[in-house]
Amino acid sequence: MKGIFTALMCAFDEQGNIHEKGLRQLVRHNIDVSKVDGLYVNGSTGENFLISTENKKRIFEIVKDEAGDQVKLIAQVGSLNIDEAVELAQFATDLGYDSLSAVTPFYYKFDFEEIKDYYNTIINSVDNTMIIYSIPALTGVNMSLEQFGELFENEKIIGVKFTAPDFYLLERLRHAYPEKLIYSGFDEMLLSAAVLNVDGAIGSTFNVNGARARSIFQLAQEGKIEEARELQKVTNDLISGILANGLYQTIKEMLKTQGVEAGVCRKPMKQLSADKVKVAQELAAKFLS
Ligand code: SI3
Repeated sequence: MKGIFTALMCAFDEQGNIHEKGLRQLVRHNIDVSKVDGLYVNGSTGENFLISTENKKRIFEIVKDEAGDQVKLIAQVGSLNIDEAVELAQFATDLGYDSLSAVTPFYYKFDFEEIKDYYNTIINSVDNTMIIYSIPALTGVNMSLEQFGELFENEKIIGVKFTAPDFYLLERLRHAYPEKLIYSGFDEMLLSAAVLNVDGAIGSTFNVNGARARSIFQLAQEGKIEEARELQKVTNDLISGILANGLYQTIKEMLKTQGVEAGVCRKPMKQLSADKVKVAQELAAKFLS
């Protein structure tokens, strides 16, 4: 379960339906071209919070069918509707997903007792493991070292996807829980996290930059920091371009230049203007070879 995991995009058509052929191509591109170690399915990058339960299940099915056992698969099942989260956890487990993950419950200001109950309810309902998805900038949920520790008391909670720029907390977590899996969640901070000895990374830009991310991670593990820094610099030039142009839409347009029918993003995400499509194509020409 270690290494570089792509937070998989999903291809949607203009009507917002799953574009199955495009989704299968996305899976193949990540496995065959980028050669990542695993896929994180139905996360933020998969536009999970914009789609129906039935679509979430269908995406889990298509990805497992296409990927088989070639790479590790993590199913993100988190939902404000805990019944849906449990249903998806069961569904993905039955399909053979290697682990589950769930975003911390958001929008309402849940206290820690409620957050703990959410995780234990989901994971104790299935025969699988859980990776906490912590992304405070989007959820508003900040957990302390001690609170992570309380969640980790459940042995089925095996790690955390740490999407935050708090390297002090990251170092403390690594030190306190050497046996838990820690994944870096911000691609632009991959090297800094790798130096702190995280077990892997999960990211959206790996859909187009997976090979570089693998190299950064490997070089850091080998102590070749200068070389890794060079690659992180190129990566961050690319990520700056992507973020300035529209994150998920730009990645999809870049993928199209690689022959992947990545489709469009679901509303309320807007489509790129013709000018921005051109920028995405220029980024692809410059950074993907
Ligand atoms: O759940 C997911 O799709 C992710 O893994 C998200 C991942 O942490 C990304 N965060 C978001 C909000 O998209 C990052 O990969 C992020 O896009 C990237 O670092 C650019 O800022």
